[in-house]
Amino acid sequence: MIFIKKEIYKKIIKIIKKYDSIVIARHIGPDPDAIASQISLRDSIRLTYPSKKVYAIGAGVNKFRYLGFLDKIDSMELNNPLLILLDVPNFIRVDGIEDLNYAAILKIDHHPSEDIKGTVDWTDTTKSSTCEMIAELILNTNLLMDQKIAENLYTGIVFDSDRFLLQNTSLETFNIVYQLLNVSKINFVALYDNLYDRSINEEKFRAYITNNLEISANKMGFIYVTNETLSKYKVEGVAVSNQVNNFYFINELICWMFVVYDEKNEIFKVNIRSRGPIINTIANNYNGGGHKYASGARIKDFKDVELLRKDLDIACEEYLKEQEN
Ligand SMILES: [Mn+2]
Repeated sequence: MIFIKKEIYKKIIKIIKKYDSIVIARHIGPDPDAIASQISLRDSIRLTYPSKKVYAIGAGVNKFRYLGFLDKIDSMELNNPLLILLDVPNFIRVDGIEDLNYAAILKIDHHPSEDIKGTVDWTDTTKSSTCEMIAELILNTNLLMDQKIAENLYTGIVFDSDRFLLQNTSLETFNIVYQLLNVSKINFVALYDNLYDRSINEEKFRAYITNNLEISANKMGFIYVTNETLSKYKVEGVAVSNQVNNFYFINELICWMFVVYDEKNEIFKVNIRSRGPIINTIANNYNGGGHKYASGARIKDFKDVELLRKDLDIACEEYLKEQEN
């Protein structure tokens, strides 16, 4: 096991060394794990190999500016760079590589594998986060780390594991976090200000969801938040997905689905969480995917939103029956 891991570190370093220009991308609608993993890997490669041109691309998110800045690239000017894809298993969800001609792909991800196959590929669904994998890589290779890189990696791990609450938090996660904190000596408690800072409007909005969530007999929760409601609470669409992790450990819920309409892209954005049935295989049928117990979908027609809701409810019913037996 340890031997296999060393092989993958070697392969990763070898392919990074081979290319003078490197573009690092991740999924659309990024979260702190996606952005922190690409910025920390970019900064580590820059620190270790100052002559390389390394870019972290994709649309920025105001809220996550504290992680650092992303780069704009001129795809035409880059000469067949190495493309590093982080925290994303499928091409359709990669942000910003439309016009890019790349020579090879290095993929590092903790989602179940889909259509992206890396020339060098490190996919491990047992990891809490992509940041845990980047931290492991840096700690075990010649890649360098500074305070900011360590802070970003810690932030990504804490976010994706939801403060070490979620299923994929492992002994290995704590081991990596211990090493990361031990070598960097960062003030990790101070980082929670960035991660958990929020407005009272968002808290009021959370109360709205709690009060208006429809819960079925099969412990399946559903809410469709209209744009009128968003304006009433003075929050943006992303506030809906920001809330979805706050509904774990509620007796009456084993699966919950939050829906909001994205007017700009004319699409219903669906976020699903479960601590019962496996949900990504169901979301796959509705232009969605993700992890076993944390998935999402982008749906054109509200009828399909209702069908997905029904499928999840049936999965909950079956899950509860199995639990009884
Ligand atoms: Mn992630």
